[in-house]
Amino acid sequence: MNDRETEKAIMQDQLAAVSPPGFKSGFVAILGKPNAGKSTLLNALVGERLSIVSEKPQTTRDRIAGILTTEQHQIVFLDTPGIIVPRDKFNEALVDRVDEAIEDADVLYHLVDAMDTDPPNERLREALQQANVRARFLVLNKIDKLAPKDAESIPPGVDVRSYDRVFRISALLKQGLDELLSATVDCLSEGPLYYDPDQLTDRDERFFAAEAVREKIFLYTGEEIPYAVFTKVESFEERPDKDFIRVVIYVERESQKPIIIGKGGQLLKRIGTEARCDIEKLTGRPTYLELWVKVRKNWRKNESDLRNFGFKTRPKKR
Ligand SMILES: Nc1nc2c(ncn2[C@@H]2O[C@H](COP(=O)(O)OP(=O)(O)OP(=O)(O)O)[C@@H](O)[C@H]2O)c(=O)[nH]1
Ligand SMILES: [Mg+2]
Repeated sequence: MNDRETEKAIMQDQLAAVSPPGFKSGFVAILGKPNAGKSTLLNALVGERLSIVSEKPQTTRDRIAGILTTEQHQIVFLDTPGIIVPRDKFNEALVDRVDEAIEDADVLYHLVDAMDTDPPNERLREALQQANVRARFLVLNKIDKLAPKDAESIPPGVDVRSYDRVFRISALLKQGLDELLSATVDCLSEGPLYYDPDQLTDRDERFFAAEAVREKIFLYTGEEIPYAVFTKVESFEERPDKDFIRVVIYVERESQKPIIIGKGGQLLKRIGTEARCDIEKLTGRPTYLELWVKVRKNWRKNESDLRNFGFKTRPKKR
């Protein structure tokens, strides 16, 4: 058993006692190309803004669980980074996170933008085929954008025979989700509560604080900046009057620093104010948020930086 399996087994033992007979549970991994709407779907299914959404591809970098618990079942949805062909160590680490989610999953959703005219990449096709799961669903998203004549169309290169079911949804408008959910529950077997019924995610406040800052950077900067940024919580202290949180924004090059800071510090101030509001909403406590911008040269290419930032890197090929 690896660490994650052991952790899962311990949790199951503790929570099995409280789940009623006939209770169903399981894991659903949401896979797809960048920008397909995976994080929007996770948030819609759980009813909370857990995972950052942006119009830019490659927004999600982590495997984030959103937990939906009712009297009859608990479904743990796993949002994943969009699958692309990994060209560097950073992208390899992202793809590894997708592989981990697939390993845990009972059901896979392959989310495809219904307007996408490029076929799914080979890496994604392989991952879907090789997965050892109970069901694979093709979930065509963004149907709100389709012309009525295309309502029944299948995007090019997508073979419906590879899937157990096909669904058409709009994650943004929350259309078609009930049918998707009920089909998912049908595929689950009896199982324990994996998480406390009140818990909505597996991530802690530190994670969401770092993500709140990263989200604002995705919103207010362009070109390579959002991708060159890593946000790290260096200090998180719950104090009686106000929480104190220090987040460091790492960039890859000296020239990127002034872009994040903005003229007279304006942009950094805006990022800080908006992120603080989001953090306060989440924690329900007044917060002082301090931001620092530092350079960590080419961190996405550097194995030890990636490890330090929590990205597992694969062993080097011999
Ligand atoms: N019109 C429409 N837009 C959607 C829908 N679902 C998601 N979007 C938009 O698509 C964009 C990408 O959404 P995300 O949820 O960030 O996509 P993702 O698959 O998580 O992307 P990565 O994390 O980059 O892999 C955002 O601008 C969303 O608002 C939908 O059903 N309809
Ligand atoms: Mg995402």
